[in-house]
Amino acid sequence: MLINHAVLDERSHRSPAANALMDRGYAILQGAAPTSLIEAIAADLGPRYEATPFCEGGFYGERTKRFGRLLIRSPHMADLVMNPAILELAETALGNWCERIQLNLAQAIELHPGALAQFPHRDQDMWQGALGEVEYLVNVMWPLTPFTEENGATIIWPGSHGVEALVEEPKEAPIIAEAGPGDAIVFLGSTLHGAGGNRSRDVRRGIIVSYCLGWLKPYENQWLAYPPEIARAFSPGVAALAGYAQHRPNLGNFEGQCPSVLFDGYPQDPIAAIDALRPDQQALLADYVAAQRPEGEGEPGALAA
Ligand SMILES: O=C(O)CCC(=O)C(=O)O
Repeated sequence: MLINHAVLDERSHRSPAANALMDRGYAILQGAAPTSLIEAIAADLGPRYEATPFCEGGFYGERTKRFGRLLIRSPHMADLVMNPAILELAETALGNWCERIQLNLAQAIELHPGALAQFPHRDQDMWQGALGEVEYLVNVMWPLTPFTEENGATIIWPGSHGVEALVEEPKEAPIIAEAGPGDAIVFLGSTLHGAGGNRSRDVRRGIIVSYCLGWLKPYENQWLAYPPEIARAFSPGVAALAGYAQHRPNLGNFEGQCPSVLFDGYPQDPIAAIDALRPDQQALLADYVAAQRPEGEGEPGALAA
């Protein structure tokens, strides 16, 4: 399902890519990022690919290399992570279930010749929540080299998402997500998928960037991958995706404040816990607090008239 993601579907006010993602569980966006951006990232990651040892275990793959923390490995990664068309898709899929989305991982993958096909899986199985109604994650595979049937392009089972994740066998045959640098292979956390086997003579390189509900434990521990002394250099949008924002109400705080307070160093003196509430909660609370105050008494700390 190749998509021109710039055109809007007038019936649903969703892009065709969003319709495909929600209806079929996946979409391939052609030319979602400039090839120059992908080439720059590929060049930055090259030495790290070389230096990284093969994975261990049948799931990660013994002819496969992986490494994370991509936001520190290439200054161009921030642009990829913040790709507006992708963020819109992630908001569409996840926005009903959270107040904000977060970065789940940014991982480079290299399949070497001889890599076996990966065990077909659903990424949502990382979390033991309700299945079939909630979407937990949106995955984006960005090829750095062409993805072909021969070199192990991602295999995706269309229509295997949502409630279909509860049935034992997928109803439809899988597709091979052949795509090239600049294209984005997007699929839901409930969609069955896996890397193909690499029967070619060349490595297949790609990057997975995934986004999940802002209140979940992400696959890649974002605060360890990007501690405050690193994340302080991120743009506010990237920092927020990497965990430096509270999921209202008050989730993910440091001493009752947004963890971005640490961008100025660890506070030497005690700091105040400050409510971080959604507007609806703020309004409820304001009435509740006001009802308990003696008449004529203003907010604590307000100057008497
Ligand atoms: O490399 C791929 O094509 C898919 C990888 C994947 O799904 C995973 O590692 O969980």
